Amino acid sequence: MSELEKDCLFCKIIRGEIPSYTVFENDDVKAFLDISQVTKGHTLLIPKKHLENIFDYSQEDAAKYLQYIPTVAKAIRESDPAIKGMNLEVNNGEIAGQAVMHSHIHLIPRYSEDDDMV
Ligand code: DGP
Repeated sequence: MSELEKDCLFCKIIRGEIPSYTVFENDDVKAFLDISQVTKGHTLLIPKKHLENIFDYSQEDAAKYLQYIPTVAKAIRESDPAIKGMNLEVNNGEIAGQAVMHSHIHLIPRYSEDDDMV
């Protein structure tokens, strides 16, 4: 394991060293609830491979990891009939608001009358 992976917050979540609430997981990706819920069910989807952000992805990485976006989006939506839509957000680089330097996709469920939350 590299020093980067040893210290990375989301690699620690993948290894179970930091607890998280898992929404979906397989050999390639993990989806878990964001600690700061913008709306109820706000989830982060991450590759288990340590990729910093979208600029780190090869075509193969994109095909392998991003294919799970619809799987996770549908699982979240099906968990609550009150969910009417969903925002997907990806911050790439500090200047774009990326705080954790392990690639992640925010899946933010939207509810009726939640306009002031997002
Ligand atoms: P970003 O700004 O796009 O890098 O978002 C990072 C997200 O990571 C932010 O919404 C909060 C979330 N987060 C930070 N630390 C933890 C943690 O320890 N556990 C969980 N579940 N989420 C975390």
